[in-house]
Amino acid sequence: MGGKGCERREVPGVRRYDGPAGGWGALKATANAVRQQMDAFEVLEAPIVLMRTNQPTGFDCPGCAWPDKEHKSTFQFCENGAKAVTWEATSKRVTREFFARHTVTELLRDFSDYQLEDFGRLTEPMAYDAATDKFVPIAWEAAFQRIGEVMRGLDSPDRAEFYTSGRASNEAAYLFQLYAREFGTNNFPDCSNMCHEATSVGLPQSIGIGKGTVSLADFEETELIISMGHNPGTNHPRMMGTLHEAARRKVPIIVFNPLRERALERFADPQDIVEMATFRSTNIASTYFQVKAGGDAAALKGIMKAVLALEAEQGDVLDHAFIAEHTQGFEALAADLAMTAWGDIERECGLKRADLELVAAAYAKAKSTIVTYGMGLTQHNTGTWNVRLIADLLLLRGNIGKPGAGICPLRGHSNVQGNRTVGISEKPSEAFLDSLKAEFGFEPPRHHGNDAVKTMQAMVAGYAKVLICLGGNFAVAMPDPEQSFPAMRKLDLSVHMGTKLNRSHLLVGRESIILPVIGRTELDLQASGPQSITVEDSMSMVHASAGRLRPASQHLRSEPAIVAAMAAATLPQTRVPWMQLVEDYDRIRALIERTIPGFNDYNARIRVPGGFRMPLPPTERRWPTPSGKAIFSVFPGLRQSYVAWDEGVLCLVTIRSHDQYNTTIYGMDDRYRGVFGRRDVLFMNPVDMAERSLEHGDLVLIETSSGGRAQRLDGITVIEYDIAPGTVAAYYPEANVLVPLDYIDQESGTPSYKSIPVRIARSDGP
Ligand SMILES: Nc1nc2c(c(=O)[nH]1)N[C@H]1C(S)=C(S)[C@@H](COP(=O)(O)OP(=O)(O)OC[C@H]3O[C@@H](n4cnc5c(=O)[nH]c(N)nc54)[C@H](O)[C@@H]3O)O[C@H]1N2
Ligand SMILES: Nc1nc2c(c(=O)[nH]1)N[C@H]1C(S)=C(S)[C@@H](COP(=O)(O)OP(=O)(O)OC[C@H]3O[C@@H](n4cnc5c(=O)[nH]c(N)nc54)[C@H](O)[C@@H]3O)O[C@H]1N2
Ligand SMILES: [Mo]
Repeated sequence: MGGKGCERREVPGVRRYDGPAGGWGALKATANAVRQQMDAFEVLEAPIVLMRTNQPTGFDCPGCAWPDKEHKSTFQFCENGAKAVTWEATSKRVTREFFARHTVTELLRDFSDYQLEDFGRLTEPMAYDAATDKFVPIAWEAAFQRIGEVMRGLDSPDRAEFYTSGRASNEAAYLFQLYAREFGTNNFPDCSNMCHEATSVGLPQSIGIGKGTVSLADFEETELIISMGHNPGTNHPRMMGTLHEAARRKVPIIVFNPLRERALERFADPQDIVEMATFRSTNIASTYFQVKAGGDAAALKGIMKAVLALEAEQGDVLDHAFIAEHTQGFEALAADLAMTAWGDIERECGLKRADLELVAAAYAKAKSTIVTYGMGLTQHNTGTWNVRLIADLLLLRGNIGKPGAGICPLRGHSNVQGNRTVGISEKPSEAFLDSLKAEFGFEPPRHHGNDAVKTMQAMVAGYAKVLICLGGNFAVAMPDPEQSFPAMRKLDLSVHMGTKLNRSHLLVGRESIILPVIGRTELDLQASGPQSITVEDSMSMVHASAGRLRPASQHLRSEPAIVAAMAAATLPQTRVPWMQLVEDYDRIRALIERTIPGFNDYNARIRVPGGFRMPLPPTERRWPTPSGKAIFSVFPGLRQSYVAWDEGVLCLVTIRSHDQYNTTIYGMDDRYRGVFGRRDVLFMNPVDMAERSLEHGDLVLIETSSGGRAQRLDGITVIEYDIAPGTVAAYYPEANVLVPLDYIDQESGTPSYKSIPVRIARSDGP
């Protein structure tokens, strides 16, 4: 940390964290998570439950979408995976008595998001009763009938919105899209719209498919890893094992991140007996560049400009044969880079030309390179461009479709990629709609539907009347609660399938229904016996997942069963044998196989441990673009923004703490960043603090400077942090009050959660 170092004043809950990431601290945190969520008997059982995570016969970890190492028999230790599992397998319960004790107004007013979820698992269907302002029990069949009635009463199917959070299985998601499309709409707001939409929109333009191209085997062979805008020590902890192995093989790992993230600097692998016993750790990043938030496009252009300069000097840097045979657009890219001035590049990314030249030299030397990236690249108004620029860089040296090389988007939710594959998309292809029509005989809607932001706008405008959520916490995940919360209350009906109570459930419309579901870790018993569901990880591997725990309540139903029953109750003339499908999920998979390419022998292949890989043509250097070539894109300019970054305006990024899963807060600590027992902080560089005469521990007011309505967050404690000058960081979802709803990446519709222009001023508190 910079500034006056150890002279700085004491701030409660803020201290330096000097250890490596992982190590004994991670084991201790896991034990605590188990103790807080489980009663005495289950604490004894917990290690057995955790051992079944990601095993050939167990369940897929709901923590993240990083693949497993060939489903080996050893337990891959992961602190945050353990938190995700124990949070679901908790012994705490939300019962009808709980709801009888509290009005909805009280629940909203008196409890934080953390407390709401910490009340425990939902146990039976509940419906909102406006007369008493309470949720009261409702029978499953009555709930389905009521949902069906309201849906049938809509004057247009487009007044209904079908939200998916990426934890849903392929089977549940497929039935969900089938329900919506037979009903008549393509309105599929999806957590992916807030997450990797830039990948889904950008990569097809470059390489013909919106998915990553690497496998774990590539990491074992690669000669260079460039890591941009992701924090794996917290969000993809099993990836740390992979990075740790690469670092020990002396593979350079070059990091671009405005914050110094501890796990990217030093990591002790809990699997490594020697490191654990000797309290040693491994340095992860060979070089750490603190790029300005939103400056990655400029940095990528700088690296490419330097690569072309090296080619001019020494030759043999570009893969000419690859460029000639497999790509188009190289000349335009080269011309644009030649015109881009170094001074502009340096100013926009905050890095020196010499540094970017160093990266170019490392890149020119490595026979194979992988670029990994996360929300730090996608959640910007240049998100889609950022993704295409990464593809440009890789294509220059033929780093797609060869061993040890490729692009590696780090997906968010454990099955967000699978949801997309099985049809959760507001922009479905004609081919997919044709195959639905051929299989089921109904005419699916052809016009495109709403994504997440458009859905919220339709709710704000009062057009949308029904919102059905397959998981998630839509209102809290979205920008601008001042708009989104009241919009929830304008709905005629909201339906939430969920495991735990959250604020979106409580922002009731005229009618609201909560339907509790069986979780990943639990046994899903249907007419034909115990069922498996399937998921697709970040590397396009599809495999089965089967929980074994007794469900949190005997009244729970599975997501596929609930979706099917809602559909049957909504669509009297349906062409789909909904309830038969649910008796045996093999039947759902058979339909997926018949309507979506790549799932041949689906039921047989998921019975092989480890599953199978979806087709990825770019790995064989086949490019499903209109021209059949991979495409170099030209991003004119360096930063795309419709706000003026005037004097004094800083760029706010919203980030996840170590004790959090999206809107689910597991605890109040962020161990690796040295924050304990609180989340009301703003990370700021000492130089920016000095310019505003702020000291470590001062209270500040943060105000969005977009020219629109005033958006403010007051009473936040500013803390000195090693973060790029010009960039400040605060926690999501608290900081969502600062994000304008319409401040999006125009191409993908992704909210710019990581490029919010803000002004900071001293405050006396809210
Ligand atoms: N434990 C846990 N696991 C999770 C989640 C969770 O909340 N908790 N969430 C899941 C989901 S849905 C997702 S999408 C992923 C999210 O995983 P990440 O992509 O790692 O998510 P963020 O916390 O948003 O962190 C982004 C990182 O980008 C950096 N960053 C911010 N702005 C910029 C920028 O402009 N440029 C660059 N180069 N870097 C920048 C931040 O400093 C931070 O280190 O994780 C998944 N896994
Ligand atoms: N400011 C800011 N905002 C962001 C982001 C950011 O970085 N900054 N990140 C964005 C990203 S990347 C994402 S993915 C979204 C996340 O948006 P969502 O996916 O909507 O949010 P989650 O917090 O993951 O949802 C948590 C809820 O899911 C339910 N749940 C958990 N497990 C299950 C299950 O097995 N089945 C069902 N049916 N329900 C379940 C529980 O009821 C829980 O309360 O947020 C986005 N919002
Ligand atoms: Mo995400």
